Amino acid sequence: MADLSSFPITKKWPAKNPDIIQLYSLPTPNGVKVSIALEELGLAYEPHRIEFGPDGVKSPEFISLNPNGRIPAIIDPNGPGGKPIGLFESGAILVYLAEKTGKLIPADPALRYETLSWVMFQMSGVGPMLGQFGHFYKFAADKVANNSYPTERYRDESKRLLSVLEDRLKDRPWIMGDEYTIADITTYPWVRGADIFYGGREALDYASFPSVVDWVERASARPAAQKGFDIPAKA
Ligand SMILES: N[C@@H](CCC(=O)N[C@@H](CS)C(=O)NCC(=O)O)C(=O)O
Repeated sequence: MADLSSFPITKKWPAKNPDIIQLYSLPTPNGVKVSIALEELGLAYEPHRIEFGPDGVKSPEFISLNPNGRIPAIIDPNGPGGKPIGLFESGAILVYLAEKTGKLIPADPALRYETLSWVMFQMSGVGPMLGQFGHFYKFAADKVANNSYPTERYRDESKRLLSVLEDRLKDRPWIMGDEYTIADITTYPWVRGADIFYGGREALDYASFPSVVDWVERASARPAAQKGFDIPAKA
């Protein structure tokens, strides 16, 4: 049995089965990227639900795994060299899982780097911009009632990013063509989330991005997505 005692997070959220991947997450757009990938890959894993706030993501035990205090994070008891490894940042976790299994990323080196470009495009653009849009549009709307600048700035940049995706997807089913990859898995939960969590469908003018909307539907219909969207479930 793997020994995960060097990871303080396992004191607060003990592993029932330390031999399988431990997932520390919540079903948010960043969190579901990892549960969807784990489901797609058919890897065994144990989900732990980590709430926002001082008893969850900001607790010393969680911070010991992710100094940035944000879900998702994982421990793989069978990391490089057969040793346990802890990881945070959804993009890094997806690259790790794809490389560990040789799936969800093209084998061809040039296509692999192209996939990573799109993963970075999401990590630095789509997620942060749609997230800030959602903050001002929904959660802090009262704070910017007299100043539309923040909402408009992030709305317009989000729409610009959606137009980049629309262009990419207008003649291919997935970001990398016929192959469903971590570039899709990292990106579509954010486009879906801006609609279902923020109610931003009209404000972001999804009707202008039909290929993106079709792609989100196609990806969301996959059995792994249907499962991953609700993991970790509420106790
Ligand atoms: N770049 C990070 C972002 C992670 C992130 O923002 N997670 C949010 C949930 S979607 C979180 O844990 N927020 C808790 C907080 O801000 O206190 C990643 O992709 O893993």
